[in-house]
Amino acid sequence: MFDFSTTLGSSRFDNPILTASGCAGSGKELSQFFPLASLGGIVTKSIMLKPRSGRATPRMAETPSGMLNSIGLQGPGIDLFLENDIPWLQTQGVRIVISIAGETVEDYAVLARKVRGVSGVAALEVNISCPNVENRGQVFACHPETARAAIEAVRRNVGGDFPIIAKLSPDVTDIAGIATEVVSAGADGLALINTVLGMVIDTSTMRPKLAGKTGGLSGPAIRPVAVRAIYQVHQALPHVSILGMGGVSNGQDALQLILAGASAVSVGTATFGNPLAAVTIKSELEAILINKGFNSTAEAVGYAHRAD
Ligand code: RRO
Repeated sequence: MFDFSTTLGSSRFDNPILTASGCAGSGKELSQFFPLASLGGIVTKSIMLKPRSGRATPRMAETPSGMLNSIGLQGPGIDLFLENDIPWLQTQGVRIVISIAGETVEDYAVLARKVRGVSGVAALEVNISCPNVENRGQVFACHPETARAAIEAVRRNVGGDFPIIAKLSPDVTDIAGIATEVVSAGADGLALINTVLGMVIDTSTMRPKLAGKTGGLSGPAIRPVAVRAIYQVHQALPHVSILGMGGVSNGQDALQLILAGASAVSVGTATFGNPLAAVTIKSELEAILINKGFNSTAEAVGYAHRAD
């Protein structure tokens, strides 16, 4: 019997396909298309302490094989989120990964304390890499010291055994170095990768297309960047679980991320074009793994690193 299940830190998932944070809200819209419990899990949109309207529009631009977004962390704030979204998700029988984002280290501490008491949460994704903040100095994951401070604050406040997954940015010179830092600060797993900072200029107005000027690039255009980052981090930290994401649109793409070292894969941008993308990718991946002779997902994780 093929074992499709996987683990991220101490959390087990029935299968390795999850949604990507920011691409499916809290899952309500997707639940009109398929039972959420058929996925490995739902990763909710990164939530901040206070309600936030996000950045000015336009916030999205299409690019070849990709999409540029500058949403700017729009959301209801943690209190309303825990009051409305989580109780609904808990009725769906799906594994829940809550994603949090802060403007300061203290924000992360408070967010962690608020999530600590919530039952039935599989893991906490700590987004320290949102590209759409007012200044790049606020991207915690771009500097080892700030990355460490944010994760330490979460670990101190969420308790010793709550699985923490730190979401990192590919826009750094040494992603394995940042990964090592956050793991020693208390992260059990890593989410790789957030979007890549980009810009599109409208040649008719001759100005940036996005009101926020820069945005996060996602979709197939960034898949090789994700595969590279996952490969480098798995090589440096082979025992640390990786939730991989970046331009996965079919089973073969998901397999690439797993072979590079991801234990689970999130589907994001593909869902905008096809709400059933994650479910289809899950079936495709299972068939491919079986066809290649693997007995479990775990056997395939990091396989590309083998010398033989
Ligand atoms: O909300 C956003 O603009 C956003 C976030 Br929090 C993130 O982590 N990555 C991204 O591309 N956009």
